[in-house]
Amino acid sequence: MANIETRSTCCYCGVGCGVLIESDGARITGVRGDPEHPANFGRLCGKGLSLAASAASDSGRALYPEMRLTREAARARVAWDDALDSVADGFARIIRRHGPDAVAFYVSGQLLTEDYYLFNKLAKGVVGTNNIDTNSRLCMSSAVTAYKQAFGADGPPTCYDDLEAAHCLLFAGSNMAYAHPVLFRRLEAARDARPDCRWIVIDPRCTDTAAMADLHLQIQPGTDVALFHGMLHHLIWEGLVNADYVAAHTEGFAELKRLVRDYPPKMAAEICGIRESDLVTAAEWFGRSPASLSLYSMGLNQSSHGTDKNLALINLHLATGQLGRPGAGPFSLTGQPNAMGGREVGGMATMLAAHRDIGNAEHRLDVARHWGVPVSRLSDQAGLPAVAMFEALRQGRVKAIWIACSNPAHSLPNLPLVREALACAELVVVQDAFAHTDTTAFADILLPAAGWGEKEGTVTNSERRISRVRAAVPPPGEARRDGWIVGEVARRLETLLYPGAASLFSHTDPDRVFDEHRALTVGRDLDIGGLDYALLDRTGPQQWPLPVGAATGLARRYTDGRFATANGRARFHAPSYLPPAENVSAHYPFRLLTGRLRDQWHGMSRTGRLPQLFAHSPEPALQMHPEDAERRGLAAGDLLRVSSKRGQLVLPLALSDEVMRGTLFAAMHWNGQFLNSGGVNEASQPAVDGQSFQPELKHAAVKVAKLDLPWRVTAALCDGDLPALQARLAPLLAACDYAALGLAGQDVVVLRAAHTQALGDWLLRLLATLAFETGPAVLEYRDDRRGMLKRVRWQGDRLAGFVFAGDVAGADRLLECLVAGAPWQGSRLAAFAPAGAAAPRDRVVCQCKEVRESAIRQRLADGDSIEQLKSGLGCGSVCGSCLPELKRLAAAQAALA
Ligand SMILES: Nc1nc2c(c(=O)[nH]1)N[C@H]1C(S)=C(S)[C@@H](COP(=O)(O)OP(=O)(O)OC[C@H]3O[C@@H](n4cnc5c(=O)[nH]c(N)nc54)[C@H](O)[C@@H]3O)O[C@H]1N2
Ligand SMILES: Nc1nc2c(c(=O)[nH]1)N[C@H]1C(S)=C(S)[C@@H](COP(=O)(O)OP(=O)(O)OC[C@H]3O[C@@H](n4cnc5c(=O)[nH]c(N)nc54)[C@H](O)[C@@H]3O)O[C@H]1N2
Ligand code: SF4
Ligand SMILES: [Mo]
Repeated sequence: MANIETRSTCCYCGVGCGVLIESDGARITGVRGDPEHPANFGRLCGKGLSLAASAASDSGRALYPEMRLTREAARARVAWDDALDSVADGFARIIRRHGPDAVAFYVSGQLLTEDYYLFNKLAKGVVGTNNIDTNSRLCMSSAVTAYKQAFGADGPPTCYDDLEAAHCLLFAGSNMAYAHPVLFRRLEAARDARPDCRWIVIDPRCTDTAAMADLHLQIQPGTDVALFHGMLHHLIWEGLVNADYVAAHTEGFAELKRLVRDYPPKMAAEICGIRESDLVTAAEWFGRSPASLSLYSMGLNQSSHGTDKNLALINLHLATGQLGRPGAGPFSLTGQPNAMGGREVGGMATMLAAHRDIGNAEHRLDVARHWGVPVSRLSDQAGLPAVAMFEALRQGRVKAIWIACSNPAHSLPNLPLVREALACAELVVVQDAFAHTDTTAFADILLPAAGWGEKEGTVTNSERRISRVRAAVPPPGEARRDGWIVGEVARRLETLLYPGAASLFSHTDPDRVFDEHRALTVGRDLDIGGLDYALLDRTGPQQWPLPVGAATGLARRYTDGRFATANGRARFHAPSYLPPAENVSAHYPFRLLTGRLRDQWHGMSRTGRLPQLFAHSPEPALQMHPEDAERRGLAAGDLLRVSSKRGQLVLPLALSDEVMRGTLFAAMHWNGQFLNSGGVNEASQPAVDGQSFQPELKHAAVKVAKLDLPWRVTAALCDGDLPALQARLAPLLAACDYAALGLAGQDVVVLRAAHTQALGDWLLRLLATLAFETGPAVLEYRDDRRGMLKRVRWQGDRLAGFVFAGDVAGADRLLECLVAGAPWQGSRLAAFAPAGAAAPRDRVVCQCKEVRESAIRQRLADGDSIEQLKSGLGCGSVCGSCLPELKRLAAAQAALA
């Protein structure tokens, strides 16, 4: 069949890049950036560019509905009808017996708007519970509460064009270079065009984003409120407040002024652990700039005072009148592709559709009328937000949960409790595109969902822009689109709960669901009454609001200084600075920061299939400042137990001056499919912000202890089908004191494990799983006295894999040979003790062109510029995600010279 190109949107981050999917109708064969999409104008980052590769294989996909027939049994394949009936029966039984609040829905900012809308309608309109929350609670909810409190409505006032128009950029708790790469490319270009533009980065770590700043405020974790108040104190003192703006468009300034009197820059700087002069410089730049734009993300939101942090930052904008103009405003960067869409349809436990409030009787009536249900069906009580929802499940107050498009057994804080909750629930339904995640392991019923490229709908990106998502190929196996699944269960549940009544789910076609959704927005701040699929198809992605009669959406909100509050004035807030929920102490002396890697996405069900996305950060690691390590007698590579009051995990130590003393950093991605634990959330903090209920995922207090694990295993295997192996290896990983699974080179699966003593049976199971039985292709060397076993597999004259157990000396050298893939030279016996030491770790900095750090350093030492690196080595010339790192390496070289 001829190649077809389908216009769609990237399914990863909130930048919302447009893509053109190439397919032959059955398979996705390529993906490129859509030159016409206003978010990216053709650019994609490494994750976006890898979309075709990650969609290339169905291995590991959830292909058929599965069900446990008894509590103890393993799940078995069932027909769709049986699975759907069972979900409906199970939910109806529990609702009848214990009421609607005994069931819960946990959904996702990665669902399409239409599917999100349907889930919300099912929970609130059919079941009659507000127990529907989402992973956005872990992500955006502090930004939502702050926007509503300050401006009277949710959503950013800004747009992407402001990136180019700003003269001063304040990045607060955002590592945009990794997390929003294509927008970061736009910022880099804008800075080249306007060299006097200033960048201030507020982050306890020296990230790639921070390394490019004109001013990096490396604050103590959690101290942002003190910093912003200190800056405002200076602005007031120096007469940099825009008194006219404050008088005309705001309220509450007097009270705030009284509060920030207590935050003189010197004191604020002390709390933050930075120089007073740096705080003052930041305030000066921000206050005096013709246009200041702040970009913020999880460093502010994921905090027990996340709303306060957002509000204190918004105060700076209101006080200086830095908003409502090109290049100025507080811009919350959304993480997931449809974090915004979820907020629009009210798909959370604390809101109703189209920015309506649960506690508002009129709002409930609007929604009930629209859906055609008695208003009494809509609960007037807020539902359970994420962390509380799983606590209620553990306590048995909630008995059934339906999880869709999220992996809470990896991404929620305090995993030991989450697992306990899922294990004791009466009914766990999981709807995922992949069969093996830390959460699907708990599913009584697994519903296979169509994934990206396989379904239709819309998503809204960080700048309120709605884009179409289109299907290029059919879903594999019996997977079905999320909205179809919701509709099927909803109709069954309606029949059981309200026999004879008309269905609210007579259609689930995306375009009709979109029409239903947009009708609910009419007259609201996010009015998209004038937007439908036809307009999107004709004119391309559009921003909201776009009321009936408007030709295009609105780029900037509040340009006239009128806000969405009752009296039209924006509100200042005066929160006091409070430290993180958990103090560091002699017992738990470190703060564990968590966050993202450049090339991985969350629980890695998609990005963790591709070797090229491992190259930049091949293995899990705990980053510690070299001085902290030295004082404790720790060396790089040591296996450390990291524990908090809640739980523990084991990670190899990496020395890094990107973290400051007293803080540690670990990526949030690794989980039970790749590690012997659930990852960082074994230890993280479930304390939540009192207003947004967002947990403090970034600031747990922890201690570390070095483990002595003499029994080591390294196994590597060419042509490994990682997703298929993972399903079988996960229990083996869990049985070791440390284990990590990853990909290297083109196709090499790598497993490293460590334990206090030899695990004989375990090893036999591993050899069987990896098909390493001895035979003509597999040579063995063993020394039982020394507890050593080595097997090497051959394919023709090439190495095809190996397992070294007991003593792993030489394993890294052999892995290099395996990855290189060259014909083996000399005696095969030499493979058991390969000659030469392994080269020191040499990371791939540029994933697109596979350029390693050593090659870049060499060229820089020879005097190459960034431009010469690009033309000579090719690095930084394709997606550009490595450019910040190239600049950083160049700066380090310049400092050396
Ligand atoms: N590559 C990649 N990109 C992604 C994602 C992904 O998984 N991978 N996920 C997407 C999603 S859902 C999200 S929400 C975004 C997140 O995007 P970001 O929020 O930019 O990413 P994080 O790494 O979680 O955290 C940002 C920074 O906050 C800093 N930080 C920690 N504590 C504090 C503090 O107290 N104050 C301040 N000022 N900073 C602090 C951390 O050191 C970190 O560098 O990324 C999106 N983009
Ligand atoms: N410690 C710590 N924890 C964190 C964070 C942190 O910074 N630190 N960040 C938090 C943040 S901001 C976020 S957003 C969360 C993210 O956490 P999760 O929501 O758990 O993230 P994902 O791994 O992306 O989960 C998405 C799931 O949906 C599946 N899926 C993919 N496509 C589809 C589809 O089309 N339909 C269905 N039904 N399923 C699909 C995927 O296989 C995957 O299992 O993690 C949070 N947890
Ligand atoms: S920046 Fe990268 S991950 Fe984010 S939407 Fe664009 S291509 Fe996708
Ligand atoms: Mo997120």
